[in-house]
Amino acid sequence: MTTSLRETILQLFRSTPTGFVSGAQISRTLGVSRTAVWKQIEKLRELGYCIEAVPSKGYRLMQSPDVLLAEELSAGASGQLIGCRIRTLETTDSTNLQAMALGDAGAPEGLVVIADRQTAGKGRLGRSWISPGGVNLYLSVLLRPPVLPAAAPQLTFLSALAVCRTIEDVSDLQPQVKWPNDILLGGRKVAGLLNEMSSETDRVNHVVLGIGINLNVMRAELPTQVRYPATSIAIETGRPVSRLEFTTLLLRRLDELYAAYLVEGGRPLLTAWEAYCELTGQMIEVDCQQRRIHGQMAGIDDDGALLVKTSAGVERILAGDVRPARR
Ligand code: BT5
Repeated sequence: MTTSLRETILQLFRSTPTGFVSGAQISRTLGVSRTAVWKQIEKLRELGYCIEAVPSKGYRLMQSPDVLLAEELSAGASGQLIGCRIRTLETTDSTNLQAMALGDAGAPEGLVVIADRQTAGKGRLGRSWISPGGVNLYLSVLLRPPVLPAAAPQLTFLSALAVCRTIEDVSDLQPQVKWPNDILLGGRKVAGLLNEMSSETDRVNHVVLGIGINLNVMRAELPTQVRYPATSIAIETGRPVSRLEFTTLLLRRLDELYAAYLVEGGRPLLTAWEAYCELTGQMIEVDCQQRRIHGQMAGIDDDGALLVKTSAGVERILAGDVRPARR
């Protein structure tokens, strides 16, 4: 309820040519008292909105903060499905946990859960994703794709492509991908993807695409105990990224790629992903199921499994951690 009041106030500011909106006008439009309006204005100020009050003219929005409010994101959303419903949280354990629970409870496809900070951000295999507040993006998308469970891993490639294209939208950087779920800048990990699924033998109930991206975190705050060196977009470009702009563009990219996926299937995603993969053809090491495999990266198959050419033939790997081979 409070969110929708704030949303309406922000919409009024955006749609008024003079920029001034009187307290009486807001109170009439919202059907609430002047005191309730004042409280909402104060709440917006607390969130970082700079709102001036001019006697006999009203309120005017001077500057919006870079906060991830559902109302701001919805205003920028243009998609058919992903981003039409957004739930933003200040602090949560993990957006994936929240989105999976909402999926179990029957929430609609396309719902997006975003948190400013995570206290138990998840990586693969019980690992954690370091998620400081106010600087990065932690987002989960709930989907109900009409595919067999075995085909659902292809959606990791959809998230990877959406992230790469959004990085290109906001910068001159050249992102690379590393199988199965990493996005790198200059060989350092800038984003990690974690897809989770609820399924029956021959039916997907729902899939959650979890995306964590280091946008503005600076070097001193980056995790040091990491399997792979880490970076952020701001470190690479030397300037801050608008979280609001990045998120809005990412939701558009996810929406357009998912719409295409529903029509064309997963192969175009895999082909587009391979174009961002610099390790194809190179010697790699893969840690999987207590084994280390050495060989040449031969590509990915239609299910998104990794193909490695070894002295014993081509190995098909479904899960593991890839590194360029040590010379
Ligand atoms: C991943 O796992 O890379 C998947 C990360 C997915 C995070 C998102 S955030 C939104 C959504 N909600 C969640 O709870 N999760 C998803 P993996 O490949 O296992 O990599 C995890 C490893 O990356 C850790 O063990 C660390 O070594 C390293 N790491 C942790 N936090 C990092 C960070 N912020 N930046 C770079 N590397 C990090």
